[in-house]
Amino acid sequence: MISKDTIAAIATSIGQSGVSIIRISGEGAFNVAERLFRSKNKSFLDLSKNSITHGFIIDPKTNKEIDEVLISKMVSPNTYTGEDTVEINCHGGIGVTKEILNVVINNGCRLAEGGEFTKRAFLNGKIDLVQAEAISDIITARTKEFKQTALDSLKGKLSEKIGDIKEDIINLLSHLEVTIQYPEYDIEDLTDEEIKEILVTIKEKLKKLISTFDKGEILKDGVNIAIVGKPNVGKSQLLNQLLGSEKAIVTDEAGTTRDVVDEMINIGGIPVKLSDTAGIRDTSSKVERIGIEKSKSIMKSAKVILFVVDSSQKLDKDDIEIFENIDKDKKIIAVLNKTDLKLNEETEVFFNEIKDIEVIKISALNGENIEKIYKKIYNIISNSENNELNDVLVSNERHKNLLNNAYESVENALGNLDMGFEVDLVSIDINNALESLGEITGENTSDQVIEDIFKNFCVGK
Ligand SMILES: Nc1nc2c(ncn2[C@@H]2O[C@H](COP(=O)(O)OP(=O)(O)OP(=O)(O)O)[C@@H](O)[C@H]2O)c(=O)[nH]1
Ligand SMILES: [Mg+2]
Repeated sequence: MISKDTIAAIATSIGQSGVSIIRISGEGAFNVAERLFRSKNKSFLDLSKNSITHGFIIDPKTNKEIDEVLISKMVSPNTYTGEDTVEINCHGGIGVTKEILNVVINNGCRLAEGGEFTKRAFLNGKIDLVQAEAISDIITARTKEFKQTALDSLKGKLSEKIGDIKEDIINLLSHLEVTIQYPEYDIEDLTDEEIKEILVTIKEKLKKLISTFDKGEILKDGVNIAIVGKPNVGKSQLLNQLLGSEKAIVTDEAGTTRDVVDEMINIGGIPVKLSDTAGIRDTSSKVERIGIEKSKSIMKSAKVILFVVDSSQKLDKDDIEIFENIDKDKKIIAVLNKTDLKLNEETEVFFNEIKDIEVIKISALNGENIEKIYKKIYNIISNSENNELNDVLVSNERHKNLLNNAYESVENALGNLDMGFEVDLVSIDINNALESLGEITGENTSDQVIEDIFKNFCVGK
């Protein structure tokens, strides 16, 4: 699967910037650079290993200078891809960058596909598949907390945890296999109880890793939070307070917000999408009705609902109906707004009597208690008993599914042992668990899966 041809791409994003980088990798990379690079004293091939040199890129057809550059020469195998690599730092303009890429392509290489540099790093054994995926996560991370998790994976922390479980399985399997194949050798048999004990330990380790997924997924993909309620209760005012800017229109006219107003914020490192919605009520306005339908669908897709009421008013049937229509699996924060006015006691009592919901009294008008909403949101979404945000986290669905497969195989092995099946049959399940773990790190991942993973990377990475 390793292709030997030489590839090139622009590694920086296309636009105006201080510098752009064009990266070339493969057996022919140095020859390409030799044709295009001119410096005062030396030709490219004479430059020392792992150096950066000032000079010019020229078009060999016309001998005209294209740009003044710094060129790096990095020698295999100590490079990102493991191959000979050249990086050209040119001025960061769209025209100049594309012109250099063109002469590079016309002088002995082809345009790289998305993720092809990283794919080569993987195929050349510089990194495993988990680390390759971590590189993509670092690039797409929206918060520094998730970036840190991804960096830990790149440094091999997740691979190490998986490797540790693999080692337990391999030790067990090699013991079992010797016993199965060479019963005449005097190798002490593990009793069924001992095998079980080892399998239970492996199962626990897998479970612990799998349990980090909820938090890992939230840190990576974020959480959707919908602000819902009747018209005029102060939803848009609340959104503006949470954002610290006048994003949504606020008026004393019921039915002000017609379309969903979305905005991203970062709460304790978790990317949160806040959606202010149209107040829900019966209305004859066509536009408002469409907005209300959108409110209902946002309410369905959100993980957390900020249910806003006007706490100076007695709740009416519209409030109650909206509240009752919130799906039971949602986390609800009841926001009793307008506390700067006189509190209606019946409204307060109504919420105090409901179990499993958080209640916060605020004034969106003067900002009172807004910080309590951030805290409550953070507590709700980061709530998980046994792992901290800085633990090794599984955040990739592919990894979670394969860990689940491994877990099920170990459970099957335990079940078969309990039913008194022979060890050679039990070892089939144990082998399956090992296979699943190998698929995570890439030792036995199918070509198609590998293709799919790298195809989602940007060109130039
Ligand atoms: N006294 C008081 N007035 C508030 C408070 N929050 C909002 N308001 C007022 O209530 C009115 C409605 O506020 P909005 O934020 O537009 O209400 P909404 O829930 O978004 O309404 P729709 O978009 O129509 O669904 C405005 O006049 C706000 O100034 C508050 O905490 N105290
Ligand atoms: Mg509004």
